[in-house]
Amino acid sequence: MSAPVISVESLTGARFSDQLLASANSGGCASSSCGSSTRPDDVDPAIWDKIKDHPCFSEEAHHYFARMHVAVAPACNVQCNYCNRKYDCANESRPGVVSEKLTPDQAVRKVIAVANEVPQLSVLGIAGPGDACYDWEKTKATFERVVREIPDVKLCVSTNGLALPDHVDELADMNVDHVTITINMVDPEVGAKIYPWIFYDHRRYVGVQAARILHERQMLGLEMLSARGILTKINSVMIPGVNDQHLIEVNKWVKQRGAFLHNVMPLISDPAHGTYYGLTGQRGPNAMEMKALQDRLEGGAKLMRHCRQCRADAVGLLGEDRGQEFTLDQIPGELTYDAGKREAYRELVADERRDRLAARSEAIGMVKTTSSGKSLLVAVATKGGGRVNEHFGHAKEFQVYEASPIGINFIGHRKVEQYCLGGWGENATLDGVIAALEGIDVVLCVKIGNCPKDQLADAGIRATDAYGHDYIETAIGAIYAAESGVPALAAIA
Ligand code: CLF
Ligand code: SF4
Repeated sequence: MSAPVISVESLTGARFSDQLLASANSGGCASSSCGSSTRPDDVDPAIWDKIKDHPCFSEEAHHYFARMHVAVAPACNVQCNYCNRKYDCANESRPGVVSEKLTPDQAVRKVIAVANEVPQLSVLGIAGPGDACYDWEKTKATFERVVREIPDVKLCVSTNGLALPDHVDELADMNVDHVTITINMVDPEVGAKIYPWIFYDHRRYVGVQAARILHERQMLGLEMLSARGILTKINSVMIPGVNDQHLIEVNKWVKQRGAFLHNVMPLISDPAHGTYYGLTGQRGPNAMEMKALQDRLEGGAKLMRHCRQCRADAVGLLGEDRGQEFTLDQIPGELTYDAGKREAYRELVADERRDRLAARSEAIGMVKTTSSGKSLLVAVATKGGGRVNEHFGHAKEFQVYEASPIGINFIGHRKVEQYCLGGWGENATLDGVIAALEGIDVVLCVKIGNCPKDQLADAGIRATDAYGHDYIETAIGAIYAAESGVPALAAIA
């Protein structure tokens, strides 16, 4: 299927801003397809309504919509062995520099500034840098004020679960319909290896007793959310040798209690972060170990595989972080919310999504009907919009898809260091990129030079820029069909 080339860059760049303004000023819908749905056939309409613009709860939406976190909740009631309080919460963030902590009023200013400038913004999350439910007054005050200013932004909370049952009713009252609980164990003996202590009901608990209380509160919180129809995602940190096999049990427990998604994330462990695991040499899993566990979990609670382990002050599409553009010193003291850019973006993106979904199902149908039983791992350089639209040398991550007789599925991403630095690249950086692409069969990008292409080939990885600006699934379907003996051009005609 041929399709108009609309990348996220073009949707948000200068050329597109004219279209946005024209559309916003026309007062009418620019879309030619008002009223028709982009909902996939296998998703319940009520669920689709909740997830269709949430970049974390819908893999499809993450190509188009952005989240932002405001770091209003620094206090925490749990100690995790993968966390150092000097850094962001590792539940929902990559340990890094300390966040700019915000008061609720500062947070509201920041949300308005981002909403005025980032048309993809759809979700406001509070993910620390401590625990959003333990530091509840600040979380609640922030949500209440943001909703008054920007009523159509979705509210999202991430928590370790210990204080969650105390606030489920208030979350429901505030229409928070997306909650994440980090659950790393359902066996307190395993939990004691992850949590040295918790602070609960005015006292500190340690060891197995601490883990048992945490486990009971997490299960209670999950059941309460499910009973109220609030969508719950479970984040689990995969810690090799500690809970990796145990996460199969965790997946069963949370599925039974109504979890909507299970997101298994790799432990990030580095001595420089000063965490217990970092300092004691506990390693994280590699990409293939992650994939192997996720593959074993298929058939249980539905998996999220597109998490980017973002910071507690992240801003932008998943995989990008524009937080540094919106530090407090860059935000005016007085701000008025302007809905124009966000509304115009939504209208235009609706057409693009519909077109992509049609192309996607055509490509998946073709892959399913080819006689080949093989599986192909494809790494895609993309800036968003569901298209092959990034240069190999500019990529900071590759999205990984698996094409197989069951279809084309997003299975994860590989972070890399940007190889091209304006016309030249370090060999050592390229070596790192190639190492990160271990197990990949084909790389798709909009442009690649002969040097990296040859070195990828030496490592057994084919790279092509022949599908630049195509939809990702269309390109993968064509390659899969061609490799299965169906002529590529016939396949994509
Ligand atoms: Fe933020 Fe989390 Fe809400 Fe998303 S993040 S509070 S559900 S809006 Fe998303 Fe980031 Fe992964 Fe979290 S990619 S770490 S899953
Ligand atoms: Fe750190 Fe978050 Fe664990 Fe608290 S819940 S110790 S902030 S990772």
